[in-house]
Amino acid sequence: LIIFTDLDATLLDHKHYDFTAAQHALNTIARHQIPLILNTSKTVAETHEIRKKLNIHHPFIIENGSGVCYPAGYFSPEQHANTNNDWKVLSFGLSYQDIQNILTKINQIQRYKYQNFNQLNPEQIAKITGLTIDQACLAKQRNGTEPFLWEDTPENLTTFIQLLENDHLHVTQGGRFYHISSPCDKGKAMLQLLRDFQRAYPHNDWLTVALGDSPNDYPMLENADIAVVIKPSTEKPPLSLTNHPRVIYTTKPGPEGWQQAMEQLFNEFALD
Ligand code: 2M8
Ligand code: MG
Ligand code: MG
Repeated sequence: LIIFTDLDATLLDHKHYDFTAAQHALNTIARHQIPLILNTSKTVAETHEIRKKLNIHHPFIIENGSGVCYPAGYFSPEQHANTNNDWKVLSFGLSYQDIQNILTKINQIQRYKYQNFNQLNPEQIAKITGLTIDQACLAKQRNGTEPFLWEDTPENLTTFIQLLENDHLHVTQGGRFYHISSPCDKGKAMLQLLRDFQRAYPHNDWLTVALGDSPNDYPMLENADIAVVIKPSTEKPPLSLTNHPRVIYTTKPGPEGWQQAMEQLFNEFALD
């Protein structure tokens, strides 16, 4: 078993970013040494802080699949032995600066109304998201995705997305924001990391479980053996995976739903 999980409104609650309701399931996962892979829209800096609180040491996926972070020596002792860092980030696609340059170019042609993270200061981000100012500073340290809030018409959003796609960028939707990136996603990054596990431990049966709540989680859920759709924390309808062989829809949101789905799976796999 290997578990890939979204953070916001999935393992962490939508308002307070708290995971205590899932603590029992987290303990069981740790006891059975099941790799728990965070697969999030958050930055390296943010995810690193959450990882410390969760007390887990596995590789993790950041910014909607635009990067994978490998702790030094995780798959082999000599891995990254030549670096002084505790982990190495493997990035896919364009850099944050490249994305800003494309946005600047589009703005010169047509000025749409939206607010992106680069324009927002930490105080404003904290107000919109409920993060603390310190956490908002970590959220601004971005590698390859730009979140934005759309304040223009739906028609103009379609045109804006088309303009970004003409420049080989891709737009997906998280809990509160749209996210611009290269055509990376949580599913491709999950499969990349899964191959690393299969190569390192070829005799294990790597059945994948993925948990998420928002459209940016679709590629990860679609590519997992077992998909867990967490009930939305807002008025939105739950994600719908019509052609997936195995989906669990939770009836509780956030970490309560996470705990609920895990209890069901622990029973099924006779894990106590
Ligand atoms: C952004 O991501 C969430 C993910 O669902 C969203 O779109 O609402 C990210 O930019 C992340 O860095 C940040 O921590 C989060 C805060 O709510 O928002
Ligand atoms: Mg989420
Ligand atoms: Mg997310």
